[in-house]
Amino acid sequence: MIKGFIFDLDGVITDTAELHYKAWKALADEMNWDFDFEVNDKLRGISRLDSIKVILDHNNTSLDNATLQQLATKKNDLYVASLDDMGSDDYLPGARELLTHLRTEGFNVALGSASKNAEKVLQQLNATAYFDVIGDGHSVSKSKPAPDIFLFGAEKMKLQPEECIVFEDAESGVDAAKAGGFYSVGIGPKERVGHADLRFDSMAEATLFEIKSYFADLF
Ligand code: B16
Ligand code: MG
Repeated sequence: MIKGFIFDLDGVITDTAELHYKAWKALADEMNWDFDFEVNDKLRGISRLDSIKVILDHNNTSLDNATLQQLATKKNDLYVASLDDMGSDDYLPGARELLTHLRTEGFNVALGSASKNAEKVLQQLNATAYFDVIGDGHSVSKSKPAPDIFLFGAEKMKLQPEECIVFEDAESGVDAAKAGGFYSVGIGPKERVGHADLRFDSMAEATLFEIKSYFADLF
C-alpha cells in the first residue's frame, strides 16, 4: 500500500533550472568556458561539484580540487542571491495542488533533493509545511543515481520503499528511485524519464486522481 510520497525539488516542485543556468553562465563567461542550455540540462539533478566537473569535461579542462570548490562556491553565491526573487507564485503548475491534496488525505510527504539550498527554496515558496521530512544535499553523501536520498526519506517517514512513490524530473533521479525499490513518477520527456513507472509531461497533469488510477492496486 502506498503511504508516502517523496518529491525531488528542482524540476518537480519549482523550476530553478533557469536560475542555475544564469549563475553557471556568469561563471563560465568569466572563465571563458563554453556553456549553453544543452550542457545545463546535463546538470539536472546532479550535485554542485559533479556539475562543475561536467562543465569542465565539456571544455576539455581540469582543475585542482581547491579551485573546483572555490569556483563552485562562487557560482552558488550567485545562485543563492537570485533565490531572493523567488516567491509563492513560483511553484510549477500543479505542484502546490498535489501537495495540498496529499496533506488533506493524510499521506506522509518527504523532500528528496540533491540541492544544499533546498530549505531556502522551500522557504521562498512558503512550502515547508507540506513536508514531514526534508532530505537534501546535506542529508546523505552519495548523490543520485544512488538511492540514498530517497532511502533517507523513507526511513525518516518509517516506511518501506515499496510504500512510497518518488517524483523526479532527472534521468539519474528515476535511476535512483528504481535502484532503491521505489515506485516512480517521471516528470518530463520520454527520452529523459521514460523509464519511470508512470510519466507525465508536466506536474499539471500529475493529479492524485491520475496517480491513484494508475497505481490502483496500491491504494
Ligand atoms: P545546489 P534536485 C538539484 O536539485 C538540481 O537539479 C541540480 O541542477 C543542482 O546542481 C543540484 O540540485 C545541487 O544544487 O547547488 O543548490 O546544492 O533536482 O535534486 O532538487
Ligand atoms: Mg530535479
